[in-house]
Amino acid sequence: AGEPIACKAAVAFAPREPLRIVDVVVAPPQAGEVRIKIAYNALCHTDAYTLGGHDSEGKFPCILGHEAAGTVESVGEGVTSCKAGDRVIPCYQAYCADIAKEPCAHCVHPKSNLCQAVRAYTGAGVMKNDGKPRFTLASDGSEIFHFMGTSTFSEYTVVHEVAVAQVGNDEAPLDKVCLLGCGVSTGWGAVHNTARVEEGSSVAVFGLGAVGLACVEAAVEAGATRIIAVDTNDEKEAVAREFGATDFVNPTKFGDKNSQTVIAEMTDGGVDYSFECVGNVNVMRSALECCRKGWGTSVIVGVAAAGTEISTRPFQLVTGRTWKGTAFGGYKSRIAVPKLVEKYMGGNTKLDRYITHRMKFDQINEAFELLHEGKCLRCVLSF
Ligand code: NAD
Ligand code: DAO
Ligand code: ZN
Repeated sequence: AGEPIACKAAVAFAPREPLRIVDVVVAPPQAGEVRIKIAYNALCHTDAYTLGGHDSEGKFPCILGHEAAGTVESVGEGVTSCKAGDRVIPCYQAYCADIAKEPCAHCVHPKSNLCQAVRAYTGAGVMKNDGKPRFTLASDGSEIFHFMGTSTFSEYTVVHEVAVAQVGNDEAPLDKVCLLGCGVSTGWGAVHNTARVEEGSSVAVFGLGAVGLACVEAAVEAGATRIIAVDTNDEKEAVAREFGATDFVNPTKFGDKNSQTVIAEMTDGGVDYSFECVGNVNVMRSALECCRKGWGTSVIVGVAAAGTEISTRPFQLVTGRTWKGTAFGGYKSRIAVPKLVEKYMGGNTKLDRYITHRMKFDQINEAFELLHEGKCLRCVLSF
């Protein structure tokens, strides 16, 4: 299926170093693979996390990027679910049930979206067919690892077929629906799939980046009547209220009280549901312990640094709290993404509002700076 393509990519040569935009060669897709021309990327905190050296699976040099949209350039042998010209969203969380001869146990199970079809390879930064990456440096032919099976910080990328979701609707703007490849879908799904928030519930959301705000948006949609937004940055109050939060609190202003005590006092015993969207193990504890005993459920959404551990007193669980977590909001990616696109096209989401900045792809390091400064929900980069 075609020839190697030489193009630009932002390569992460080492942790904590700025990305370098260099010429790379992208090999043709092999059996079961798809080569995609990426049109738009959004930066997610998880890219920054891996670049920061906090990801135990992070392999360097690599091409990061996992929240993107583009067009299929060519497909490898045996690929049936997409063809050249299709508008697609690469998914770091694959889904194999409708493609694989023997679907994985997770894709056929109603309770999981953690497809295992290519998981071992995406974790190792390579492709399943031959255990190698499809990227090499144009200058010396050395290999560059993939990241999360997507590696969208490249004009062209190669992904497994099981990781390619159709956009579906021809009118859907790729520069907006690229956000559905990760953060916003994750927040929506955390509320609707993982927690299953019901009408009249009380909710606390810790961390008001795109992921936390998507939890707030979905909690409103689910009919939650009390939504307490928690962030250390006061500038997040306005956007949290705009999204539907009824209260905003800043834990740096609690004096000697902790968040769980303050939120329990505000709600006469604790919230029905909480969401940790920061990636900090101390916040995860607060999020669990601010839930009401008897039935409160806390969902871990944030990704904590490699090697860190969570803790609480077992009594917190003995007394009826539930601690759970979510990846991609529990959505079975390839079948859910086109439905999320339709939901957006129906006009009843705040998806556009998450895009606070737009830049050209070669400004990618500036975009990472914005993310660290807390001024940006999502920055969309165009090639
Ligand atoms: P972000 O950096 O834009 O937002 C994080 C927010 O947390 C910021 O507003 C920041 O001010 C706030 N914050 C920092 N420390 C805090 C504290 N101690 N208490 C309260 N608030 C605090 O990040 P994002 O892109 O919204 O991602 C959020 C988290 O979700 C990250 O850890 C990311 O890796 C993770 N994530 C998980 C999934 C998944 O599938 N589980 C998907 C996407 C992102
Ligand atoms: O082990 O099967 C598995 C799933 C591994 C991937 C889990 C991803 C968790 C969240 C990632 C952050 C978002 C980009
Ligand atoms: Zn699967």
